[in-house]
Amino acid sequence: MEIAIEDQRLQPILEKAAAGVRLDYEDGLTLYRTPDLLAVGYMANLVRERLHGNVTYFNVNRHINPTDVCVASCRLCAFGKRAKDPRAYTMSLEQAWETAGDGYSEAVTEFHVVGGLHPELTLDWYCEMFRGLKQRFPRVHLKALTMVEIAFLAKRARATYAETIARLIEAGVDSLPGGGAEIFCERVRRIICDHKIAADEWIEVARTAHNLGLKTNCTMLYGHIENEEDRVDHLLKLRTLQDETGGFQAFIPLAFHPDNTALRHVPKTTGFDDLKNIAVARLLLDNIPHVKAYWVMMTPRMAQVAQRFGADDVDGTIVEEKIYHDAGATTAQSLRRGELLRLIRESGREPVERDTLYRPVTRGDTTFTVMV
Ligand code: V47
Repeated sequence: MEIAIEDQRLQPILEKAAAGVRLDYEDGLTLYRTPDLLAVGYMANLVRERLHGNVTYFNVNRHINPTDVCVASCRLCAFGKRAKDPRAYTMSLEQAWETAGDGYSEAVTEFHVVGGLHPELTLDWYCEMFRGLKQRFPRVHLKALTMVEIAFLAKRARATYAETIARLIEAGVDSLPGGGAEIFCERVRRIICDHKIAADEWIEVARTAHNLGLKTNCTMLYGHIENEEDRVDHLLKLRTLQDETGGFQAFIPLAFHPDNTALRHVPKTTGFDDLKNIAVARLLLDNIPHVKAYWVMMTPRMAQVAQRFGADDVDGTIVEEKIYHDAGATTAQSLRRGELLRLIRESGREPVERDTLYRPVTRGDTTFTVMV
C-alpha cells in the first residue's frame, strides 16, 4: 500500500489494517505514540469506509438526567452533587415525564436517561419512571442507566445484576448507554473515581446485559492521568468482551473536561489527541461496529473532521446536556436536525438518521438515507 508514511514503524500496522488483520497491544502503543496523525487517520478511515462506506449516522434524541445527587463524589465529575448541596436537584416522576416531552418539536426516537447514584431512589422508582415514559412515548427507545447505576441499584435492591436488568427490561428499558467505564486501570480509578464500581464489575454488568439480549455502548475517558498503556489495555478489554458477547454497538471516546472538578489542574485535551483517540479506537476495536464522535464532547467542528479519522457517527440532537456543561463544555446543549445534516454533508459524508439500534429511520414515506 502506497501512502506517505513519515513514521516507518507504522508500515506493518498499515499492512495489517489493509488486510483486515487484528492489531495487538504493541500496535496500539505504537499508534498512540506516533506523531504521524495523518497516517493513523488514513488507516482508520480505510477501516471505517470498509465498514460503513460513505455514511455518517446521527439520531434525534433527548437526554434526561433525573437527578444529579450522587454518593460517589468522583474526582473526575462536576455533575454529581451531595444531597445537601443547595444546587442539587432530583426530579419527581411527573417532572421526569414532563422533561421528556419538553421543548422539542421534532420527533425524538431516543431518550438517553442517566444520572447520579441517589441514596434514596430505588429500583422500583426507576421502573415506575420507565413505565411512565413508555406509556407516554411508546415509540421512543429508552437507552437508560449506565453499568454503574445498574450495579448501584442492584446492591440497594439486594438483587443480582441479572434480576435487576430483567426488571428494567420489563419496565421498558431497551438498551444501555456506555458511560461510567472511565478507564479500567485500577491505579487510575483509585484516583479519579475511587467510589465507583471496579473495572471487573463494569464488565460483568455489561456482560450480563448482553446475555439478556440488551445492546449497550461503551466508552473510555481519556486525557486525565492515564497513560498510553492504560488506554490500550482499556480498549483491548472491551474488545475481549465483545468477542464473547457481541453486545456493544458503539464505542465513544470521552475527552476529560476538568473545569469544576477536583482535577481542574489537568490541562484540557487537544484536537490532536481527540482525533488520535477516534482513530486508534477504530483500528483496535475491529469487532465493535460504530465509533461515535460525540459532538458535545469534541465540538461540532472536530466531530466533523473525525468523520475522516475513523468515526461514523456524531450522536444526536440531545436538547439538554448537563454532565459536560457542568465540567466547562463550551459547546451548545442542542443541535437541530438540519445542523447535524449540514455538518455531516460538509464532511463529504452521506447523513443517515438512525434509531438507537442503527436502523435507518423512516418518516412517513421518506427514508432519510436519501437526502438531497
Ligand atoms: O458516564 C463525567 C463521563 C459520561 C466527566 O452511550 C466526564 O451513546 C469528561 O457516557 N469530563 C457521560 N467526561 C457521557 C456518556 C455518553 C455520551 C454520549 C453518548 C453515550 C452513549 C454516552 O461522561 C459519564 C462519564 O464517564 N464524564 N464527568 C468530565 N468531567
